[in-house]
Amino acid sequence: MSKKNQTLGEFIIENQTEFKYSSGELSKLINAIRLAAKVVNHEVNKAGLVDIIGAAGDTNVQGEDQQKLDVLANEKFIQTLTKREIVCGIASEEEDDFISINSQDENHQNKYIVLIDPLDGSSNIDVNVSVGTIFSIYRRVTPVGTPVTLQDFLQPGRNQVAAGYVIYGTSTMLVYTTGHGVNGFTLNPAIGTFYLSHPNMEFPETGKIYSINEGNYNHFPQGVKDYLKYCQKEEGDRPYTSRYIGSLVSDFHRNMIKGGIYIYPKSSMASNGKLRLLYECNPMAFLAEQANAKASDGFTRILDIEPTELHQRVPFFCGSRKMVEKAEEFMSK
Ligand code: P6P
Repeated sequence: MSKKNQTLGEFIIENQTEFKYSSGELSKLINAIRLAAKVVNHEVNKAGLVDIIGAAGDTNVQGEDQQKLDVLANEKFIQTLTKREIVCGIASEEEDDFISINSQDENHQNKYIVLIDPLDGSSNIDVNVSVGTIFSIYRRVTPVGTPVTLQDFLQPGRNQVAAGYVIYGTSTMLVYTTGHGVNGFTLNPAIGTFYLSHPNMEFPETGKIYSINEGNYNHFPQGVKDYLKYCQKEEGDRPYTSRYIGSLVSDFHRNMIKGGIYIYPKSSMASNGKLRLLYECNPMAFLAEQANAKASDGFTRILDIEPTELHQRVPFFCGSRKMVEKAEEFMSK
């Protein structure tokens, strides 16, 4: 049973028996994420003060300008996870291919792989809008002690053993699940400790907020256009409110607390939408389902999609159960 104001460390120890694998391994995994989150938080919070803003001059595999903080966050999470004798492979939005860890040490027994979006929404950094880190954790499926393969990373989202995000907002929070509900921890920056501030987080079953980039309206599938008109119609508890931050973690977090739906659909400009299945949609879908909510591509449960590529994109409908079901109704017509 979670007690408010427990520290993250106390919470992990008290709940590690719930982790269906070795308790020590979960602690090491979450502690690595916790440390990296504190380091990135420090950099994000001072971004405006030092010359770390602005594109690093490079572009990532997505062809997006890499902000220097993207590069730094990516390095910090990879460094921290690599130092723990627990992870055998990492995939990141910022890395073209997956990284095999300790592959030269045939004695290593590392069983976990981590997929991360080290700094999602990074285009918001220059305008001081909240950004986030998203992580997804699996057990490897290839034999322990051998180098990881692509097969270890292309597992369906239902195989995740843990997932979560860090939101660098008005306060910094770590929100994660190991399959036993969702818990939110707020960082006290003065002492560098995360405290359990939001135990057992759940989406309201319905809501009045929809999050989508309506600038692309003309390019949306007809079902999305019809759903948006439904949201805007004066009828019953509608019209709903449109809230779109341009940062998935922030929109998701607000919708989980207040109720709402986030949609990034396919369009005539992006045949599979923009969000990446492995390190954005799957972890957020695992959190959503653990928080009494739903996530699909408009038709199929996100967690049941069989991945084919490391950086593949899928359309994403995620949030309060009844809102996602209504949107799916319009998509099916
Ligand atoms: P657009 C950020 O790049 C991101 O991946 C999500 O965090 C965000 O919701 C979305 O893309 C914003 O994309 O095309 O609306 O600017």
